[in-house]
Amino acid sequence: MTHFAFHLDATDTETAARAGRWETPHGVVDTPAFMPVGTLATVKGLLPEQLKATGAQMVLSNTYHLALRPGSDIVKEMGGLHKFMDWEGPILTDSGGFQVFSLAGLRKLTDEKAVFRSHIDGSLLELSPEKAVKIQEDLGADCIMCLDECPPANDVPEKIKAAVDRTTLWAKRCRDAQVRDDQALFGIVQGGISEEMRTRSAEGLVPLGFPGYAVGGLSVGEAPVDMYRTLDFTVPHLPVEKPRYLMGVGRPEDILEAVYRGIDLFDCVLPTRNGRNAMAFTSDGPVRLRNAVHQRDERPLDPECDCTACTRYSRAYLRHLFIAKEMLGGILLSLHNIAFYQKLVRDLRNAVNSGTVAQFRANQLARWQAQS
Ligand code: PRF
Ligand code: ZN
Repeated sequence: MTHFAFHLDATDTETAARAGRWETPHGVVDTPAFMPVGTLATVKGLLPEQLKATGAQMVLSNTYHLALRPGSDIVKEMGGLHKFMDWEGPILTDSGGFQVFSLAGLRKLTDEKAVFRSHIDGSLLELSPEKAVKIQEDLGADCIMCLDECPPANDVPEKIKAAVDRTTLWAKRCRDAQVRDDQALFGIVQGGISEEMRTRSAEGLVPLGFPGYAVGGLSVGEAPVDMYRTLDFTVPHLPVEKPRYLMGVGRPEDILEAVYRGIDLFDCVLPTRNGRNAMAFTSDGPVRLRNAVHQRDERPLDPECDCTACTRYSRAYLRHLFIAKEMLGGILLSLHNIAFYQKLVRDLRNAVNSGTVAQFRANQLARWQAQS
């Protein structure tokens, strides 16, 4: 197994926050880190060099989407995901389980596999733990994820328990199916918002010795306080010396709260999706650029941001692009929002290293809330 060294540079004394460096075959990731989402082997609208300029070191892509289109066999033939999308840095692929539950028409779920209908052409497909690993080996990301079952937040306790046990069973099969030794395979903790179930899940997965652990099944409709409480009792069950990844989370305040509780790695569609919808994250809270108040606003979107959108354009121009349905609007706001998330994790790393996380969190929350 290629060594994926994870060095902790600092661990906060007041909170569970840590700052570190994670070494992957395609380069180092400074943690806490935020991965922009490139579902279909592209972070929508951005060239790799633009993405890199925001400070992003690692991107996420999706097994489910790439397996359907263009097909993992084609990506493999084209030299793998890094070459195919011309992103030289680290890549993580999600296993497809979550996407099958949320996007595809799930037909049948057994311990053996998930059978579902493609959201593209309605064809019948299946995903087993072995197949999820094989597809991710063909794609060739640096970090790959076990196939898991992510039940809805309001599911009954028996269903949550069954999903935990199936996720543990599948994690073992994923581990045994792994052939390549240069990809870090992460286990995914499930268990809804129950302390008993999260403990059960972590205790089933940690002995399997994965090189890192993800917390799945959060930000699926539960209240933010429930998510934070779940992190409070889940993270302590994960090995200190391995990276911890909170899947599909979240808003800037969620990232702050999760770093505070010991999470190292994040991904979320919010910066890019909201960017395409004219919503910008700024140092003073969210800004909706379609709003008429920006019509004659000469000011930059965020004076504290050094991205292209903020250094070269006015709010009035950015608003104009959206009103006129010009594609540059979505591109510039995606760029800005990713730069905003990268600044957030960079500030968090600095705060951990200087022992000021609790203070940083309080200041940021007060500032974001003042406006919104
Ligand atoms: N499992 C997987 N991917 C995910 C999730 C999960 O639970 C989530 C939940 N927030 C996002 N992406 N495999
Ligand atoms: Zn900006």
